[in-house]
Amino acid sequence: MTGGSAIDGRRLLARLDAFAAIGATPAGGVNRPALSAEDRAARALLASLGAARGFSISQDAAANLFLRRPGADNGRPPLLIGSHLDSQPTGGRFDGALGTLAALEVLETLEDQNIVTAGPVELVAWTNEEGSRFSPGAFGSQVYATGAFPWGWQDTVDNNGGRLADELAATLAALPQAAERPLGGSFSGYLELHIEQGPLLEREGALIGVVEGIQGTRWLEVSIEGQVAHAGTTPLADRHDAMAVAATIIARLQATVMPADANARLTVGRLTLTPGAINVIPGEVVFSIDLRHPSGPEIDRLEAEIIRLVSETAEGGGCHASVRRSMDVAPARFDKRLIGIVEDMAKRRSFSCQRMFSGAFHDALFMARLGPAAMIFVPCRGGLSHNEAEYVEPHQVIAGAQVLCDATLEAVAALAVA
Ligand code: HGY
Ligand code: MN
Ligand code: MN
Repeated sequence: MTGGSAIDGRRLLARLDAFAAIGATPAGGVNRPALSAEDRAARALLASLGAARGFSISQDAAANLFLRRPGADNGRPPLLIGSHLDSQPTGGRFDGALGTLAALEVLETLEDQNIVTAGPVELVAWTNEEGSRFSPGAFGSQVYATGAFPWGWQDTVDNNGGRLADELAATLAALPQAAERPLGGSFSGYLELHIEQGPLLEREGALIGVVEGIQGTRWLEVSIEGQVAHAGTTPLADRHDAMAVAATIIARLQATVMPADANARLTVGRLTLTPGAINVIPGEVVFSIDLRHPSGPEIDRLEAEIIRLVSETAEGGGCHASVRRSMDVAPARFDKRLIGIVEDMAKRRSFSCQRMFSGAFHDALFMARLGPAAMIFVPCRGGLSHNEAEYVEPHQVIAGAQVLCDATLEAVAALAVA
């Protein structure tokens, strides 16, 4: 590797091990739900590591956590670098943690080498990016970007009845050493390192993904209301079987949406039915739909198609149905200058790189609405993510963090004069 400030790869790999121990699962993954005790432990460790290097620690009302390293002119808006620490229940040790800990490695490298940046650089660890415990995902960055909490957020509960509002308050209280900061705020640019979470880079043999944008994501909750009845005595004509209707809808969607369009993604990841007894016809089924596409209008068309199919199938099965949106993030395009900086930095290090779009949503999606944002991807083995087997080779971890460091220095200088 040539030029620039070399990061300490050994330190970064050790940090990833230390954070992977927080919420570690027997299968080698992590279960660190947003705003859980595990999430609070990871935040506390990050804050203590930052404080040990003299970085100032702050958090906003959404519990987004910031570590600030001052620059020459601290009147300038900071360059923000970071990602998230929360994980899926059967998550991997790199999703979110890689970008957050690589950002810490960048701050520490600048400190170690007494590099004075034109303006301040701030690490941010966003709250509840995953959205798996509390909807919507990218919660912290959405609150940062809009300056407001999503409508009805105080009523949000997790599957065990845990209230988002209570867990947020407990998380804020668990970090008394973090100064309070207002929501939002200006920034000169945003850079995020993340694993690709898909197979493209590995398949193409590229070490660095230069991300140009993120596809749109819409989460729907479909509720089917039928009638609870006896499994043995109720003939077909008298059934209002919510599960039969749900199964028909899901089978129809799986047979049409993705086979018809290689860019469409439709996933039913969660399904509950009541009462759930083996010899009782289900009276209610609620299932999720995670719908994605690079085109916003196409998401709208697919949603309308889903709503029509749900209503027709429910009616045909003697049931009622409703469809509710629980998350809706439009496609985002990143900043051309920052994309160019990421690509130049990768090439300067002679890292093979490839431009691409992100199939996963990320906090950068909301930051791109406010200012210049871009992302750096590294491959993950087999493209696997949201899976405990998620894995990134050490040299890929180090290369990604090195590009983040080089791009940070380049962006602070370039955006300072913008
Ligand atoms: O679901 C997503 O796209 C993100 O990985 N949470
Ligand atoms: Mn992530
Ligand atoms: Mn994720």
